[in-house]
Amino acid sequence: MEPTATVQRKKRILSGIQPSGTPTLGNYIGAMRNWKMLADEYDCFYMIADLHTITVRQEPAKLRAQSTQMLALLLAIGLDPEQNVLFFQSHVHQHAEMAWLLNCFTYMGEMSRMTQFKDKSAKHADNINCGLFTYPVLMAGDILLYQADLVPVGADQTQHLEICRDIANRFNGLYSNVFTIPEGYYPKLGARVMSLQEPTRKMSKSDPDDSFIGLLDTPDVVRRKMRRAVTDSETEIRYDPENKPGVSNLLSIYCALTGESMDNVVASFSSKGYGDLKNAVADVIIDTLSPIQTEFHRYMADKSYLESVWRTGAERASRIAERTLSKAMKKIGFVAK
Ligand code: ATP
Ligand code: LTN
Repeated sequence: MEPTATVQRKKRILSGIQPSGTPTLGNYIGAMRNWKMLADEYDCFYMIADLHTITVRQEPAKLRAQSTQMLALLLAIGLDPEQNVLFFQSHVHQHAEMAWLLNCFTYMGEMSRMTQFKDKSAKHADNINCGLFTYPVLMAGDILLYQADLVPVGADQTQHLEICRDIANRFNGLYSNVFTIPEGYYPKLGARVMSLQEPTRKMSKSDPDDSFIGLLDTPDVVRRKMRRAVTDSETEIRYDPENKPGVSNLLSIYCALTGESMDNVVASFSSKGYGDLKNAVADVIIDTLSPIQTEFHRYMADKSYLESVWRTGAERASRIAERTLSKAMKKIGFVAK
């Protein structure tokens, strides 16, 4: 048989996480862990979305520290920086530029329907800035710059991904095909890990400390937070997110981390109490976090290595980003440099 002349490019992934705090177990189960899983099959770009983070007021020194920590954590969960492009969004100026272009192809009405905007403007009523409003446009640009085929995120990002596809289709419709239309990739279990204190809301790294498990929490802290996790006044352990959101959240975390099926897990806890469930969940969390934390401290001790990773990442990312940005600008009608 004749060898095929064209080599198919690997499908591409782009995803991001904000350095707005220490990542939570929700970030890990909903997003980061899949990034690692998909790394062999795809050409992956994983970005620390620091530009997104300033939609909420940040303390400069803290933002810097959290950003470096986030990079060390991405390495610590096993993302190989040779195989994956790891970078800071703010190091690739094309993101801000693309966001401006796309702002002009996005309607006010579309943005005002976004639930994240509504949630965050309620939480930060004193600072409802324009960046918070157009956050999804910056995110759409992140994805489209890399012509990503797949975007692994948690379920809270579905609306943002949908708007990204709408913007891309609109642009492609006006100027012929410039952007790849991306698909979302959501985990089957744990796509929305809930807050330990208010289990009807998602776990969030910028919420009060007791409501989430941070990837850097020590075993003692994990056990304490588990003990305080809100359940309900019954005693029966069953999966019923509607009526028993707290217990169901703990069960989902347990299944997501052990890989066991919900039916088996519920059966194994049939004669046990909430205290046993909380202890068991704390154990699997501690087992998951412990190797990550060891690696994290190793990377944090080597700042020059971290620096070399982010420099190389930015160079590799901007090469691809520039190609798409130039193409879009040419189509719009700007004079070439
Ligand atoms: P913030 O609290 O600053 O809004 P966040 O904790 O919501 O941050 P992001 O950095 O915005 O996290 O999200 C990073 C990734 O983690 C996204 O893919 C998002 O969908 C996912 N994610 C966030 N929270 C959860 C959760 N509770 N369950 C599952 N996935 C989540
Ligand atoms: N908005 C995302 C973080 C993010 C992102 C992205 C995710 C910024 N840019 C591009 C996927 C693709 C969030 O998780 N809140």
